[in-house]
Amino acid sequence: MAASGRAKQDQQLDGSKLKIAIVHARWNEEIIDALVDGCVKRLLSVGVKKENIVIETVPGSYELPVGAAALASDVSIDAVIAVGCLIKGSTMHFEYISEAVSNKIMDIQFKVGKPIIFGLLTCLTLEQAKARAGLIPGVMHNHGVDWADCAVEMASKYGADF
Ligand code: DLZ
Repeated sequence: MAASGRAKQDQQLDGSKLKIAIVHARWNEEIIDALVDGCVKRLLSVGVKKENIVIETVPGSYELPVGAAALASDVSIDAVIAVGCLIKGSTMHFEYISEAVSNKIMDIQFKVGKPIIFGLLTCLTLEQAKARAGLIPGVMHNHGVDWADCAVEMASKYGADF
């Protein structure tokens, strides 16, 4: 077993019959672009068809729950990945937004009965965010890859209406 992070998949991922939506915030563009790119490449590599990957944007991470709920209400969509990047500043916005968004995303998935993947980086520094977006070679991997795997696994195992 790895010392930390995600252990191996317990089954082969097959996204060939799934439709996955990504909703991403537009703040911290360099980080978001890398995360979404990692996510899309992984979805394609586990069999999700290009035409079955839907990408929408919202202004900032605070808007992610509304965007995710709207996409999840589309019956053809099997799972939603909500991608954002909050970087702590000198005020309390980070604490309010990160807590509100994580709680709301958890709520929405039980309301709609579909997996909503928590792709929100909550970082203390820009460097932490870059590392988690795979932008600092050799430091950490792109977390968008994990979120893609998570969406395909959860949609395959539990589908809609759990
Ligand atoms: C206002 C704000 C700030 C200060 N920082 C971020 C951030 O680091 N990441 C992010 O995704 N969004 C940020 N926002 C914008 C809020 O999420 C939201 O869009 C606005 O407060 C409007 O509701």
